[in-house]
Amino acid sequence: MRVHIVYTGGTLGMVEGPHGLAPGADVEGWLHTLLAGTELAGCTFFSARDHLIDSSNATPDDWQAVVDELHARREFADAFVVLQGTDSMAYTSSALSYALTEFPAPVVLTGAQYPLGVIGSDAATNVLGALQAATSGRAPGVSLFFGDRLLSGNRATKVSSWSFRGFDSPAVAPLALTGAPWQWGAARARGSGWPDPLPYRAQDVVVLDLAPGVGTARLAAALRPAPAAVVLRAYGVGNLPSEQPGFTELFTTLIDSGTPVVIASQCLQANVRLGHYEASDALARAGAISAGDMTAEAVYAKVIFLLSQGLGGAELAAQMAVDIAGELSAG
Ligand code: ASN
Repeated sequence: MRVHIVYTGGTLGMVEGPHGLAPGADVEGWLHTLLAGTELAGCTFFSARDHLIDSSNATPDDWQAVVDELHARREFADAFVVLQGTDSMAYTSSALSYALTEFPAPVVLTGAQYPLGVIGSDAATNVLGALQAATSGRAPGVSLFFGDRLLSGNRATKVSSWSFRGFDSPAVAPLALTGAPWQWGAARARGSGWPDPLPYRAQDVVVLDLAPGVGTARLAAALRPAPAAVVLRAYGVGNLPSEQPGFTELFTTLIDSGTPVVIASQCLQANVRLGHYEASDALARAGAISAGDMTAEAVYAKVIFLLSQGLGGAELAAQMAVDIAGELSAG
């Protein structure tokens, strides 16, 4: 099987420098040694050489660069592994899932908590697990391998900055658990798909986290000038400080003037139900959009994806409720 590995940066390939960890290890040479003598010894390798980044520096342009590299190689490989930093990996895996619904080969993202040269590093385990998933014939679409689990790419979220089980998928079961043999769960939901998507472009999306006592004037300041869309991370099932003076008016005015407002939850595991409590009723009636059970990463990447497709207002709102790539459960 022909496998292509795309390396974009992250702790996996970092070395200690004068200002902390930064990319610098010979990842290609390390992979060569790791895979020597195996059936994957002939893997091809691409490194974003002059742009290896800590994934906290990633932008939608970086998501698109991975999409472009995968398309450039689609004829020449049967499976793909993307190596990137863990910090924003779930944003990338969500973004890839929307852009690659028609892509013919599996794509598995992975990274590491420790650099490859460190004793006790999880780099080799994760890369080998990702390769095993990608070549299994059982993991179509975009997924994320980490520690001992294969997760749906657009259901995964980073839950630990140190655990070798750094990711979870709170709304759905893992796709597979490693072992001898691997234990496979139900196949992922595929969604309605998105043929021929336009490329990701930078978008002016504001993500606001509510906290008790953050005043309306402060929120209003963050929303001037009006962004292309807002993701409002609320409490529980999408509850909002509706009794806070000016709060409901602030967001109602924004929605009325055409800015989509998506209500997500701060809970790791949540299903947003606008109007279930009186506290979210006014914004529900004003046309706020529910994030359902999508992860924070899947919501943000989806808003950027839809804006990049040229959608806004009611069209964008309608598509947020559509399961494009398995990121959202029905109801
Ligand atoms: N800061 C690193 C990154 O996301 C974290 C990691 O890869 N473990 O690039």
